[in-house]
Amino acid sequence: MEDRIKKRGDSAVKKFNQYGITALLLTKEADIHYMTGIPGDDCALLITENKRYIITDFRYIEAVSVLKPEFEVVVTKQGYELIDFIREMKLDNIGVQDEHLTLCAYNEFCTAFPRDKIVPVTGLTESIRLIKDEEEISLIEKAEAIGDQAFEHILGFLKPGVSEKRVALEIEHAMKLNGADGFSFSTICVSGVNSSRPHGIPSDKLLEDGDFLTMDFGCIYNGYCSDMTRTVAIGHANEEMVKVYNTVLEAQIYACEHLKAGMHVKDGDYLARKIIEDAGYGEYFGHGLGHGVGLEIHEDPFLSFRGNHVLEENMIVTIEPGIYLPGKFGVRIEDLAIITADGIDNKTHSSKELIIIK
Ligand SMILES: [Mn+2]
Repeated sequence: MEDRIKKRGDSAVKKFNQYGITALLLTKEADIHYMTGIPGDDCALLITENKRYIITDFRYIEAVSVLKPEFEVVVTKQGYELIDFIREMKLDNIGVQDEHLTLCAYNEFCTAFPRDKIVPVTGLTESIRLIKDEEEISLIEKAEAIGDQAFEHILGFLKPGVSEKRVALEIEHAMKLNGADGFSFSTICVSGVNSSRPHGIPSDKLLEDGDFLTMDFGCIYNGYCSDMTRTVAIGHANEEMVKVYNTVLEAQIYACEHLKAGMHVKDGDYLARKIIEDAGYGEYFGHGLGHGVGLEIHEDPFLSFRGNHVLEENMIVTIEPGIYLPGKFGVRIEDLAIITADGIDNKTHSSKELIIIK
C-alpha cells in the first residue's frame, strides 16, 4: 500500500477515541476513494484499529483486489449483505456517516446493533481531507489547467446566435479532449437576464449583442475536481455592466491578494464582501466567497459568513464573488487556489479583465 494511503487510514484511527468508536464504516464514495486511492462506487469501507476491509459485490472484485493484502476484500451477494458482515464482526461502537447513511440503511443497522452503539461521525473524514497532500495538489492543478485550456478555446467559439446549451457542450467537449474524465458538476452557461441566476441551467437562449455570459465549469481528473468561472460580454457592455464587472473584479483580486493561512473563513469572505457592499451591491452577493475543492466539488472549508474554519496551508479553495441583479444580469469571477503561509498560489491562469467578444 502506498504510504500516503496508509497515513490517511491511520489519521482516521487516531480520531477513534475522540468520537468514542472502535470501528469506522465509510459509505460515502469520496471518502472511500480518499482512504483507498481508487474510486469507491458501490463499496463500503470498514476501518478498525488493526484492519481495513473493503466490502463490495461481484462487479468490483477485480478493481478492489489491487488493495490486497492491506485491505481484506469482502464480497457481498444475495443472502450475505453488508449488514451480515457487520453483524459477524461483533464490533463495539461503530462510527457511521450520518449525513450520508439513508434512513433505510440506518434502520437495518439497528437490527445488528443497539441504537446507542451507532455513533454519528460526520466531520471525521472531512477534517482529514481538508489539507491536501502533494499528489492531490498536482491532480487538482492538472484539472484546473484543463479548465483554463477550455476557456481559451471557448473565446474563439463565442458569437451572437449560439445557444447557451451549445456553449456548454463546447466547453465540456474541450475539457474531455484535453483529458478530463468527467465533469465536477453540470456546466453553467447563462446569458443576458439568465445570468442573474448564480446556478442557472443552460437554455436554448441564443447569445445576443449586449449580453453578459457567465460560464462556470470544472472537470474531474483522476477523481479530483476543478472549478472556475468567467463572465464575458457579447458585442458590447453598457456603463452599468462595466461598473458591476469591475466591482466584482476588484473584490475578487482583493480577496486573492489577502487570503492566507491563519485567517478565519468569515474574515476571508468579508475581504470581497466589503468591497461589494461599499459599492452598493451588498444585497446582490447572496452566496459565500468560496468553498473547498478536492474529491468533491464542494467540500470544507466553506469561505462564508456561516463558515467556522481557519485557513491552513495546503487547503484548496475557490474565490468567487458575484453580483446578480434580478431581471438584468449577473457577474461572477472564480479562481481556484492553494492556501499558503503568506498568501495563495492561484492555479487559475485565464485572464480576468473584462473580455468583450467582437
Ligand atoms: Mn465554485
